Amino acid sequence: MPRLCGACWSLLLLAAAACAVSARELQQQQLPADIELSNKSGLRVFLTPIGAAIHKLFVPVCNTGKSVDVALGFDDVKGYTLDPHPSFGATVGRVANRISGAQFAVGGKTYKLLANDGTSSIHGGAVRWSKAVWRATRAPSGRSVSFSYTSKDGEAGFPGNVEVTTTYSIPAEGLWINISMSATTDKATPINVLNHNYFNLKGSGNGDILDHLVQINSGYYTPSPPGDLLPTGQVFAAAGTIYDFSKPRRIGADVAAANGGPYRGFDLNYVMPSPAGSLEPVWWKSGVNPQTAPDAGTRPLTWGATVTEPKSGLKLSVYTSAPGLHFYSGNFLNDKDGSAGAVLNKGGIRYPQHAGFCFETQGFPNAANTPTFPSVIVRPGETFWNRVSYQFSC
Ligand SMILES: *[C@@H]1O[C@H](CO)[C@@H](O)[C@H](O)[C@H]1NC(C)=O
Ligand SMILES: CC(=O)N[C@H]1CO[C@H](CO)[C@@H](O)[C@@H]1O
Repeated sequence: MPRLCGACWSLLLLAAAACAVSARELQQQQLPADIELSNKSGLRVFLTPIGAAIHKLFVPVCNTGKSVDVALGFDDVKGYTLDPHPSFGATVGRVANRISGAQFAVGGKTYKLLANDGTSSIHGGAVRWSKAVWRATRAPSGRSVSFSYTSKDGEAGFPGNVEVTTTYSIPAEGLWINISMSATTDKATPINVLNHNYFNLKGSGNGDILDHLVQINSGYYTPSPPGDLLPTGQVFAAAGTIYDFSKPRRIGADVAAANGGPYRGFDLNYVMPSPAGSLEPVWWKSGVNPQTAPDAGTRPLTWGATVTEPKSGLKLSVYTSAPGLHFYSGNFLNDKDGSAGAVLNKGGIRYPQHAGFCFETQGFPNAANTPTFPSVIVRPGETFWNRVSYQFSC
């Protein structure tokens, strides 16, 4: 054994002292710290490399001088490492939403996944990107951070090595946060990466969102049979139904009737207008993947939805480059997966049902098995893009 110098011995002793902390404390210590983005308008965003997720999102509330965290989640980032949790704030992939029968075919080959939602696979199946620790790079401007992750060929049963990057950026002045997700692959594979933030414009833990008003820039949705969340493959007009949000309407108005059966609330995909501005969903029927189209990384975003909290007047508008917009009214947040067992939600509480809402900008649910939907297959040489802008105003 080589002789150790004095300094080396002290280092060794320090290392031994560090090892004396309990395994539990060590686990806490190894979790990465949040990265904060803030600006002079009072926007403060805390991002965790676990799942490249929004951890906290403070917004000054209209004329009250109060700053409120409008994102749902856990105070303790350990909560983000647990399974299941409802993908709070996270970048979800490789294929967000459902894949029927937990299998799909591409290039004449069938790939089998883990069925983790009845007989379907959901949000990546056996490997959830929302639980992985992503590599973080902060831009010199201090107003942007990129997270990247490598999904190996065969991960969770999917073909191809996929390189994915999620970049969050905020302006020097103003209340918006832009998220740009991009991915490439070396084998043809379905990809549907999205941000899964839950919002409550009264602030996390401040009751439910049933009084919030929602307006959606779409007259069309992809229906599912009653009591099921797998789309039939059709596109229905929303006019005159409980799914018509062409004018601002309280979420609570028809929440109990929505989706039927055990699903207790809104959980459905709206068809975004074509870039030509038509509300008819014609553009998206062309069989191409709108998220790998040559202009997918650059074309102007489309207004997707605006949500208003009626007491303060705080509004969130969602702009998107994706063909679909999933409206979810937090129907399962009071279930066992809402607070990930022992780790409580923010503020040391367990969220009630409908504690938050999501607008997930996405490829259509089960598109991998639905020929009438726009394709979600990404091929070598192509780049997948999903860009979203969350903008706050009064
Ligand atoms: C955010 O996205 C909006 C809408 O596309 C755009 O106008 C704005 O310049 C973007 N801001 C940043 C900081 O990227
Ligand atoms: C709290 C705060 O003012 N944070 C930042 C807001 O944005 C400006 C301009 O980029 C930064 O200089 C501040 O540090």
